[in-house]
Amino acid sequence: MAFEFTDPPYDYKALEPHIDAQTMEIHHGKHHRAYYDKMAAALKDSEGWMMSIDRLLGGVSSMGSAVRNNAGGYYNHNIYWTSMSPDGGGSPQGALATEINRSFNDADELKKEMANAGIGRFGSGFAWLIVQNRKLKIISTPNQDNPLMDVVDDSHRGAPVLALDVWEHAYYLKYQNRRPDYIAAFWNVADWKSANARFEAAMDEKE
Ligand code: MN3
Repeated sequence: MAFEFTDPPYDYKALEPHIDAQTMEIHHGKHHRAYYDKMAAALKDSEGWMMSIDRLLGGVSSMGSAVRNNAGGYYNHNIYWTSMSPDGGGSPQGALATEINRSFNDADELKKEMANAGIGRFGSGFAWLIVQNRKLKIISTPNQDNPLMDVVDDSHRGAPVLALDVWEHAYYLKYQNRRPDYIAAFWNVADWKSANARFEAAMDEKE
C-alpha cells in the first residue's frame, strides 16, 4: 500500500477557540501537504513507497535527508491531528489513565512534564508521550524527527501515544511567541481516547 494524504477527522474550525481554523487550514493544507508531496517525490518508484511507515522510519538513516524530513513531517502530523479532538480535553481514559497515575502520580504532572519538554525544545520540533520498554516516557525531538526513526538516540525511541507540534507554524497566528499558552490550550482538545488506543496497541506488541 502506498502512503496517502488524508484530512484530520474533524473540520478546520472544530478545535476553536483553542486551535484556530486559519492555523489548521494552513498547517494541514500547506505544511502537511508539502511534507507529503516532497516525501512522494523522494520515494516515488522506490521500495520505500510501499513499506509500512514503521519500517520506513526505522531505516531512515540510509535514505537521505529529504526522506528523513518529509516522511517525518508526514507521519508526525498524522499523529498530531489524532492527538486532538473537538471531543477532547478532560481526563486520560482507560489503561492509559492507570499507567499515567502509576508513572507520573497524576495527569497534571504528565501535562507539566510534557509542557516543559515542548517549551524546552529550542527552535522547531515535537514533544511526545511514548511507550518505551512498556513504560510511559516524555521526550522531545528536533525538526521532523520522531521516536520511530533509527537516527534518534535509543533513549528517545518508542511508540508514540501523543504528539505535540511546537513548530511556530502550529501556533504563531493565534499565540505569536507564547508557546506555553498554546501548549496549555492543547490540553483542552487532547484526544485521550485515541491516545489510549495507541497506548494499548503498543502494550500489546510482542517484545
Ligand atoms: Mn507542524
